[in-house]
Amino acid sequence: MGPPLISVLNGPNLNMLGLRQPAIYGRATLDDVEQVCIQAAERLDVAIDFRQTNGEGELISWVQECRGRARGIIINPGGYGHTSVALLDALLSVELPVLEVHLSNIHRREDFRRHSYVSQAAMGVVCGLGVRGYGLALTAMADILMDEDDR
Ligand code: DHK
Repeated sequence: MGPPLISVLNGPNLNMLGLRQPAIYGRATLDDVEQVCIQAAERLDVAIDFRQTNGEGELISWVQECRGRARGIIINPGGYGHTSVALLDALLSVELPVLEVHLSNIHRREDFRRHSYVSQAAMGVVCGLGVRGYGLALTAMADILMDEDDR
């Protein structure tokens, strides 16, 4: 058995990181986020599949593909977190641990950002800690998977 695979999925507009509202999302690019994840994965001895899409349907298909393939999902759903029942349904259907990440603190922004459908499927949420939130989520997921293996 190789290292467990964790799928790290990113939704719409996250390809614009670094250019997009840097005061809110920071100066790091999506490539920088991927590097943080690669380094955390090496340290934690897990494998990652890091992806981004602007498409709601594509994001849902990627979640579905995780069934039987990945051991856990870390997802920054972008704006779809606030709007997509379909994404929630996909996350509920795969029966995998899910951690939700937001770079910004969604609770100190507009009211509509305070609700996330995705949270209904998530074991935990990291928000407001910028890129380091991804590293924290990977650390937590590696721990969750070790607990599962001990059972
Ligand atoms: C990213 C987005 O694109 C927004 O739509 C969310 C989230 C917040 C983030 O902080 O990473 O509201």
